[in-house]
Amino acid sequence: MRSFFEETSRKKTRQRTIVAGVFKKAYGTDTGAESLDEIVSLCKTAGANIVGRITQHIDRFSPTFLMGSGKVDELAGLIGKRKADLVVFDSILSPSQQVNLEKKLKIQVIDRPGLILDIFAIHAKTRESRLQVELAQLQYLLPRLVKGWTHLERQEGAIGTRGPGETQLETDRRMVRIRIRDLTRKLEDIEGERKVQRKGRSGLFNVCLVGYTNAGKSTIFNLLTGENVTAEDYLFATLDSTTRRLKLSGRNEILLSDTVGFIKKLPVSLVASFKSTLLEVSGADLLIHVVDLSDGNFPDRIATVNEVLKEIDCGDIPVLLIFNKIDKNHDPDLFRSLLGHYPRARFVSALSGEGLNKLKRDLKFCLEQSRVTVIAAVRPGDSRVIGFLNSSGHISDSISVDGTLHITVRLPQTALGKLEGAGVEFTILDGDHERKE
Ligand SMILES: Nc1nc2c(ncn2[C@@H]2O[C@H](COP(=O)(O)OP(=O)(O)OP(=O)(O)O)[C@@H](O)[C@H]2O)c(=O)[nH]1
Ligand SMILES: [Mg+2]
Repeated sequence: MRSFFEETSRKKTRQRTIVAGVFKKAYGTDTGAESLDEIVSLCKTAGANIVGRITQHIDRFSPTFLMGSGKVDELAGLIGKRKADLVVFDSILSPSQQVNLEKKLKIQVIDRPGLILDIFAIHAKTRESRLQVELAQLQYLLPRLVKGWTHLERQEGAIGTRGPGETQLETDRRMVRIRIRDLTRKLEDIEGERKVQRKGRSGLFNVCLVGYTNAGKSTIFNLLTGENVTAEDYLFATLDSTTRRLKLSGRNEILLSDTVGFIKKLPVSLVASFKSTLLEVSGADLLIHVVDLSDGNFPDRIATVNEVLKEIDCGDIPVLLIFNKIDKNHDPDLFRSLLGHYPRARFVSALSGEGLNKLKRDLKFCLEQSRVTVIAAVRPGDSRVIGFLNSSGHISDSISVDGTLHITVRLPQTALGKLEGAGVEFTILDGDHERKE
């Protein structure tokens, strides 16, 4: 079966797009504007030309069109006036709502998950992210492969149809299911490889940058590690995770990972499909949650990121909260009030470098906090284990008792698993941790 992700030619003319927001009245009529701004940014990232906006605050969503039928008529009028050829809903539409809207409006309609998937399809560069996006798109498409779906001519390269779109319309559900199984298996293999890689790296303190898309994670990653991963002013610039060693000082070395950003109403299938990428997050000892302070809605963004972290079972990992882009919003009063809410927060600018040294010191502190002192019983000739203790810890004492070396060493808690794996017996000396292996 050919790859769904062979380059589709981008449309020569950008699609004339109307964004539509339908919000519950109960949340107040102020809600929605910010969400709609974000969908506009997403549309622009996908290459759309925004020609109109329409919103409705409603008591109950309509099962037929999501919005009320009167509003659909208004939307149809706007489409005619602005000569639009695409409507993007800032919601999750059911497959039937999507079909009903397309039949009524006679142009293509996509929802927020569909749009995000489309952007992911554009930005997916590595084999892993391509497979992940393809899987997510097929899972999204499967319930939509129903009779009546082919009521619109699909244009090659149009938003919402990149990736598997048009190909899938000719393919039956069985083929899609087979492909989903195939992709799942391939991704499981990649996940296995990643687990092996991570095991090989275990012993080092693992730190992962997380945060809302466009918060500046990759810029911070590049600045700290001297790397050059893509950092751009568009949503979802990063889809793959990158891990590098970061020397904080002397023997204080950690692993730092940059990974995919989060967003509101992230399609669940997408989160699940990105499991192997998100493994870096779930395997972290510490998360650096990067927040864009210049974004007026940052409290909302923080809540969204925390929700996603819970969703991927990472809600219990310690978090270092850092507010980035302070060069754009240097307001000491705001900093003070934020410290009232988040006492351990830090303020940085990845652009000017301000606060980055302090961040490194914080990381060193967290690393030290994570360390435990153990006495390990090692065979004198076991150079592999002795080498490991030397490289990942600080040895303070070593005595030989009955032909066994008893090495007192302070090392990251994460290294204990490796010692266990190597069959080394050890006793933890620090406070509550004391136990005999
Ligand atoms: N003014 C200012 N701009 C910044 C700062 N940090 C990052 N940026 C800009 O913000 C944009 C997004 O930065 P990225 O590092 O790509 O953000 P990201 O969080 O990795 O985004 P995704 O990978 O899309 O999730 C880029 O244009 C950066 O140059 C900062 O401290 N100040
Ligand atoms: Mg990035």
